[in-house]
Amino acid sequence: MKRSETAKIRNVAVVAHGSAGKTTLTEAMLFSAGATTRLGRVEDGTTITDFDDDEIRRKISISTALAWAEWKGHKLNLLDTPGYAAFLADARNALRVADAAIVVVGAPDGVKVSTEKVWGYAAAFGLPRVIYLSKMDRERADFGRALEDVRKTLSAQAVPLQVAIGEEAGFSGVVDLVKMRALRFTADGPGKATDEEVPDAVRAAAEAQRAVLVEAVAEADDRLLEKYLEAGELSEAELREGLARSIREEKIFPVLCGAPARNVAVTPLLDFIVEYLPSPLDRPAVTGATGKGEEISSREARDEAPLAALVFKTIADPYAGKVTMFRVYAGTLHSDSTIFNAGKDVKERIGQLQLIRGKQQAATEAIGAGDLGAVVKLKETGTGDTLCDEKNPIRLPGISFPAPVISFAVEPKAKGDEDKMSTAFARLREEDPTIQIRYDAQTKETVVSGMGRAHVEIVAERLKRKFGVEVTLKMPRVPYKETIKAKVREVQGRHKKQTGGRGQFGDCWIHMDPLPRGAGFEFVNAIVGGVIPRNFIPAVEKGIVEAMERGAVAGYQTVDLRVTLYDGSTHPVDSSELAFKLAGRLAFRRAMTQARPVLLEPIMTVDVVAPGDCMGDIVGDLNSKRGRVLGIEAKGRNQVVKASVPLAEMLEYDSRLRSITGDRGDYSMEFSHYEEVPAHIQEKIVAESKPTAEEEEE
Ligand SMILES: Nc1nc2c(ncn2[C@@H]2O[C@H](COP(=O)(O)OP(=O)(O)OP(=O)(O)O)[C@@H](O)[C@H]2O)c(=O)[nH]1
Ligand SMILES: [Mg+2]
Repeated sequence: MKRSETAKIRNVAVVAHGSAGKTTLTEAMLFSAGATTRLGRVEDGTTITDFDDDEIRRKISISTALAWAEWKGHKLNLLDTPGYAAFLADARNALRVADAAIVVVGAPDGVKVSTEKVWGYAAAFGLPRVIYLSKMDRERADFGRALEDVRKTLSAQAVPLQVAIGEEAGFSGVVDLVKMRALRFTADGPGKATDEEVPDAVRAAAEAQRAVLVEAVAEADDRLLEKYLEAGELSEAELREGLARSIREEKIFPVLCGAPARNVAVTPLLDFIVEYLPSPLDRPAVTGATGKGEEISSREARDEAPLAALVFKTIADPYAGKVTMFRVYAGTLHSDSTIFNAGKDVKERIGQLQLIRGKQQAATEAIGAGDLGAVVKLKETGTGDTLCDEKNPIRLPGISFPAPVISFAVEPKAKGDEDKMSTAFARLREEDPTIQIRYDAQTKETVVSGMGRAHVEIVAERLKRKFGVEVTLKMPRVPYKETIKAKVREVQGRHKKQTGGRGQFGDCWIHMDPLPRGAGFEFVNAIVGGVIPRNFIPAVEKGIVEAMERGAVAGYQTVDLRVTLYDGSTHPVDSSELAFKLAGRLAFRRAMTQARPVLLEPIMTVDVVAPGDCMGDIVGDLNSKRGRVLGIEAKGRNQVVKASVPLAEMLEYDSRLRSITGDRGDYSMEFSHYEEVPAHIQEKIVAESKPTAEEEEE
């Protein structure tokens, strides 16, 4: 395939809530444009963009897929993104490299929490947005009602470019409000429209909506407004030109509709993309740091400019190798060349470049400014990195990922697979950095965190399928800590052993004081007159720090206290570091028996977003989880509750929230602080915490 001219490229991300019809729409566009010979179905696992085994099995999109097509002399790069909350980070990354977004709204369902979320992402990137009302053939699909919903929740500047002809099963096409022509389609046909007079049944509606459109375009531009007020009309050319401009400037968000599953009213969207959505040349030049310092330079979308390409996705394939997907913002990337990764300060060998259509790859010699493509087997480069020319280095702003919300303890089923598991995780993290994996020294568990239960379960399946490691997931232990409530004065720790040969002698006296939450540990050396030699004092501290690792209540780490070492004694021959360490430990343990130790638990700050009608149930549920509601505020049609809740109560919140809201809610949480566990709950935890290690000898 020859290199595409930048002005004729359209990079479009298809975004929406889960199951809105993104993949089906993408499939219908690819089919109508002749990029595939049959219209695949998500149900049958036959679409171009849901090609992954997990996607086929679950009949949902999990990961963004790129697919290119040609339409009327233009190259379209379509990014079909996932819509379920746990996978939205990938949708965000797709928007990052797109020049416009198609926001799909299921006409029967309307706008959902995730729709508002992806709308917000696209707005943050300054992207022109089109709303496509899908599933128009379904029962309860109502163009007018869905439009109202969009205007109320997404933007009052949402303006229809079409009205529907026929409804539900009788939906057969649309009126194009710019040309005032009726476009009709045969269901399950090739997507070609017959161009007809506007039928009487929808004429009045079409004229009314056209007036709305013309007025919106006129209002978005002073020059056009003057003309409109004088003449009462705009010419078709003025309307088109004004519309294109106000779409690019995010002043108007046009609304189209169709039934992609039947391939009805999909080609008008293709025509729309080509005529009205921006090419890479219409977008602002990208900027990035050129050296190690702060110097910033910008790059325009020209084939001859120095190279600047951003990696937006990595796929870990244990057989084919790593696939790196990128957007060339400036310059041209050639097969069999060497490029520079400025962020990592390494050169990379570029082999055969590929154009991507789902899982199909087509070799290409060069990928020019504005275009999207892929290359396999890069060694060092990861998602978010910039590829550039060594003589003209640049680092575009990277890609950030949200913090995970749910954690599981993970273990290989087969003993001895630990190394294999951690290698596999490292590979999976390359393609999905929203997975986090860490060893919790406190609970002695390997903890995997992700964006939701389904996400972590899919990760576990991938470990098995792609890397042959079977793992078990279970609720992680809560990393409780312990602290003290009472001051303790004058406690002695004395270690003395005289068993033939050289003896051991260490002796210290301490005070202990509680400290505020988060203060950690403080050690005060108040020894005067050398009663303990200076070189043995760190040994006392070390003994205490080690003893703090396993607290007196349930064996958790002890924190937030001060130990003051104020007296002691020494023996000229028998004293040693070890002896003073043991003395320190002894003093600490004795002091703990008088210090009224208690358990502390991690408290999370939780944000829950859901429609207003769920708020009562959500707040009630949080209260029953020992949560404290900090505030509730409106956000579009939704409300956000901020609460602080113990982590122990949040371990399974993912499924809980789904059942309360019927999957219309969403939440995020982060660690806030530690708090004392209420006494009756502490009793339970203590009873459950069996001693994990055998008592250390003294
Ligand atoms: N009747 C009808 N069903 C549709 C239409 N578009 C999509 N569907 C159905 O809606 C369901 C979800 O469609 P998908 O295309 O997978 O939706 P999606 O937005 O890609 O879903 P995720 O990527 O998983 O978020 C599937 O069962 C589709 O067959 C349509 O135009 N008409
Ligand atoms: Mg999909």
